[in-house]
Amino acid sequence: MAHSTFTVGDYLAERLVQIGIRHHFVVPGDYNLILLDKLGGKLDLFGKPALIEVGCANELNCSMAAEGYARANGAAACVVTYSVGALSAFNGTGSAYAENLPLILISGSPNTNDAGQFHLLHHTLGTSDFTYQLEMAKKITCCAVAVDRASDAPRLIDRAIRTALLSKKPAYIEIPTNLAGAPCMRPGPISAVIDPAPTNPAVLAATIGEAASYLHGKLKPAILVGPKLRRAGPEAEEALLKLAEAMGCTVAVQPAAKGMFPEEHPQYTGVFWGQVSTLAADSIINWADAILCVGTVFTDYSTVGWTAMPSVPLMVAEIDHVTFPGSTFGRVRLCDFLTGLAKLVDRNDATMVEYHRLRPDPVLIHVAEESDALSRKEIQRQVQPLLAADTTLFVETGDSWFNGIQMKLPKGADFEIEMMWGHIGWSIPASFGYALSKPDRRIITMVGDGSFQVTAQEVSQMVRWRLPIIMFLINNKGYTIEVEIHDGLYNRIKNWDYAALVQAFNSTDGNAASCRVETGGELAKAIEMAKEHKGGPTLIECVIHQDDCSRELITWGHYVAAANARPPVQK
Ligand code: DPX
Ligand code: MG
Repeated sequence: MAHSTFTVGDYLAERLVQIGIRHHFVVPGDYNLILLDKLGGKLDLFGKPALIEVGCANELNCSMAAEGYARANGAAACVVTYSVGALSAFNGTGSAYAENLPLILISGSPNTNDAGQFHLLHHTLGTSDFTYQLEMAKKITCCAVAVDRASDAPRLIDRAIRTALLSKKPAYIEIPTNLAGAPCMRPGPISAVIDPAPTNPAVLAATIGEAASYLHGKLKPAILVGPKLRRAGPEAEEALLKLAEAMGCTVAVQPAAKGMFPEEHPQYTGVFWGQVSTLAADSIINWADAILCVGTVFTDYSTVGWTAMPSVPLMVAEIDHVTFPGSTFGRVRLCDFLTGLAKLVDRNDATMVEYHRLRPDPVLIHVAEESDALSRKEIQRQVQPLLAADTTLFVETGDSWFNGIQMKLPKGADFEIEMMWGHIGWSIPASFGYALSKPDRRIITMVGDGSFQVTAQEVSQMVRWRLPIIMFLINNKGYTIEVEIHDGLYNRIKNWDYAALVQAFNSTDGNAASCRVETGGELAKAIEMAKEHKGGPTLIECVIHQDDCSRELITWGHYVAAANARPPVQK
């Protein structure tokens, strides 16, 4: 390519490819069309598209698909048009912020001449101010830039991408319609963008020393793992395993960190969230006198309405800093800290010894008769054997959270949940985006009827891309989680014929399978069918009684409702 033909769009495409992005999620609009030509036109060494364009049904789904792709791939790009597109895509961007994922939101924008000429433009608020989208984006990203001349593009694009990758948060890049094809300088080496900020050796030594003082004299240490561990990379997960084995203590995980410590490991003691903990994780965490928190996030949900905040002073190791009672240390990468600490800690298995006495006996699982009306427990029992080393289980906000959290993950199986942002409908586009990045994994999505109605269109992309995602749609005819928090008529929804809807997505060229099951026997047959089905997704609509929900959901709902209802504190 001659020097003069290299453009702003080419620059962005090159950087996206260099950071490992292979698919970009898009909805076209006249402000981004030239940019889409540039991104889609970038070829690899074999003349194939280096960035595969993935069209979505709407921008909400597009941003959520990119969010799911970032979970699998480490980074993602979502490309939308001005305002009508971007404001919808802000939702998935907010999710990426809350869930610590580097999603690059890219929006086309008006021609650079229009602002100065006080023109009124389509897709805007009908004023001549075109800065509002950038200002809004600043609130929900770690770095928001608007390119207003081509010569600034390299610096601004690199800044946004680097900040996103370093802080594991979304970034925003706005490119005017008349600049996407404007000539631009070529980029230098990608290391300028992706080189991590290294740990400061002096700080590392001091942090490890402080951790040793924190543990000194403590008799009952335990480890609690939170969802930010995964965002620190696979090497951090590996380092945590080594530290846990060096310490010999119990390891519990927060609900959003399920799967981040191997569940078959002898030191695994379940999911800690107070009254609704699994495997009695709460008994041991509440007994511990020192808790090494790794990537933890304490929210009203994960602490069950603030009833399960650990009461001992905590040591909290984050992606790039560590906090102790009374001190904090920056510029320490989690992996370096965990590896350094593992070399120094003394073994103390007191919590393991106690846990052996506390560990609940395996529950007796009731097998329903084939003709019995389908129940939540029977669905759980039948889905469990589907989970294998190559499975990733997506669980949607709703009772699916609780059902999924109680499942046992075999070695290698992964778990995805969006507990901080908690947007109903996330699991459909997110599992679609994830599947594009990891086609070799078997993806199982558990989703409620209310959630499915929010983003159902994206099943049509699973059909289009022939992805064999298996969806268990739990039809309890309404917003049951909300019923347990606070009931009203607003929690009832219009029933759909979900299986028929999926057939409509097939049209003449799709190969999705779908069915509706109302008994245990029907579910067993449907699962056999889903296992064999290739060349498209399978949706199994599982009809259960409206009041059939987990004991954990009801308990958790009571506490969250109480937290929501706290009267204002008089100032
Ligand atoms: C809402 C929630 O059917 O699941 O198991 O029946 O609860 P369950 P469904 O998918 O219903 C979900 C529903 C309405 N939450 O119970 S969790 C409030 C809410 C949200 N996200 C958005 N809007 C509203 N979480 C985008
Ligand atoms: Mg429901």
